[in-house]
Amino acid sequence: MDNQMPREEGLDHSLSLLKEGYRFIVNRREQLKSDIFETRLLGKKAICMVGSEAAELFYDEDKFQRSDAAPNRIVQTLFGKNSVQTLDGEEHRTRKELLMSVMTTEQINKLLDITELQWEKSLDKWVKMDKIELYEEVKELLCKVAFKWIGAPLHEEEVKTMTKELAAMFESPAAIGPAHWMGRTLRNVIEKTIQQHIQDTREGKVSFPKDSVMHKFSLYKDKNGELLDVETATVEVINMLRPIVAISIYINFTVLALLQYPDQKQKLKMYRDYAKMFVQEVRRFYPFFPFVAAKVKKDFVWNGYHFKEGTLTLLDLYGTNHDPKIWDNPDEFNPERFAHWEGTPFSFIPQGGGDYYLGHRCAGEGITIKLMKIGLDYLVNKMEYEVPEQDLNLELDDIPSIPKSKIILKNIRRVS
Ligand code: HEM
Ligand code: MYR
Repeated sequence: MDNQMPREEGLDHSLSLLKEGYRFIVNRREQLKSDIFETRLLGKKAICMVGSEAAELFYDEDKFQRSDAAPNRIVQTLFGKNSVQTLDGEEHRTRKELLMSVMTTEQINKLLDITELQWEKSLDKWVKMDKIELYEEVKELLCKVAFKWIGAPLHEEEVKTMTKELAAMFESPAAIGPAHWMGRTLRNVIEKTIQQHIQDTREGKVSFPKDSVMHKFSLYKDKNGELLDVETATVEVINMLRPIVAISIYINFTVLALLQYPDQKQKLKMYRDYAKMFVQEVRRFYPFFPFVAAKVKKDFVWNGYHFKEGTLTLLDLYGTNHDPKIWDNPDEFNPERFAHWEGTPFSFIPQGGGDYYLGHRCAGEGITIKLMKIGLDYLVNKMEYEVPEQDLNLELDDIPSIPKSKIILKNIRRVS
């Protein structure tokens, strides 16, 4: 016989989700004393789950589907229509193959060179400035990196606008009111720009390097010899641009960790392997991508609980990265926990779980780690700075969460 899943009473909790942010699932997990519970979202029954067992279930493609799952506000801002995030089965696999085809050693090395060069250029600029707002500066830095890497042109006078358009897509999905609507509008604007580049490539008016994202995505043909429709190709090009800019949030957390845990700097300077562990701990500890969404594909029973076809299901990424069943003292910042870490693809999931090629796990997890390491190296070894009095508070109810002051640094100097 089926058991009744622990349940939150009430008509609808969508607004509470937007208001409680990263704590929405954790709060109810504590109240209901269960890693899985039922609530109501978007006017319907929904399931929330947390932990590595739940993650393994969530990534079982026979049980969950992505099509028709993501709330419209996420599709209109973060994902884009018909994006890889919303596909299943064969269609997902072929699209993902295209996206992963640019993650070659050669292309990744190109990205790392571009990133180093851009940090150098930005640092040259920062040493001449009184103070900087790090979040804004790093978004621009990474926007230049992203365009250079995909091969598309970006003139100096376009940098600010383009940064704003790309950042709006990850800053606005959970915003309420005008900030959210601005995100939707700015997605439409940048889609027009990228569409034009793709059309120009197809008509032979411009050409991009053969292995670049722009060239590959513009001219990719499926097994029937058909080009992707231009809107879809655009959405996937943006799927490479936007998240590179989003790494700025992790760079902000990197500085925050260096400030909140001052003993870390010495360890980073002393041990070569410490940087990798530090970056992993930043990705585990701080809140970024809150949860992923899917729909129950067909009725099934798991641990005595009935999952009904079509039910929206959220997997809590932040909660899983803080699950006391997986992590000792989860609320302690301790990179050394990764020294002998033997996790599974479902226990450490800041960028999703499962498999990169077969499943929906983040296509850019490898490059995120590498770009964070470059940023960390600059912040620890290649520059010095002062940190004026400011409000570094991080609110768990804001998605995404950015330190209040956006991190102001003063009197930046180069370490030679
Ligand atoms: C998917 C997080 C950076 C490209 C995802 C998912 C998460 C995530 C949680 C969804 C996993 C799922 O649906 O199960 C992040 C975070 C990043 C980041 C926190 C830090 C900035 C990147 C980068 C790229 C990228 C740098 C590429 C340049 C993608 C793509 C998908 C994805 C294409 C869709 C994969 C699929 O549906 O098969 N990411 N990501 N991400 N990410 Fe990232
Ligand atoms: C990316 O740009 O793909 C990487 C980082 C995005 C972080 C976005 C944070 C807000 C997402 C709300 C997610 C709800 C998912 C159903």
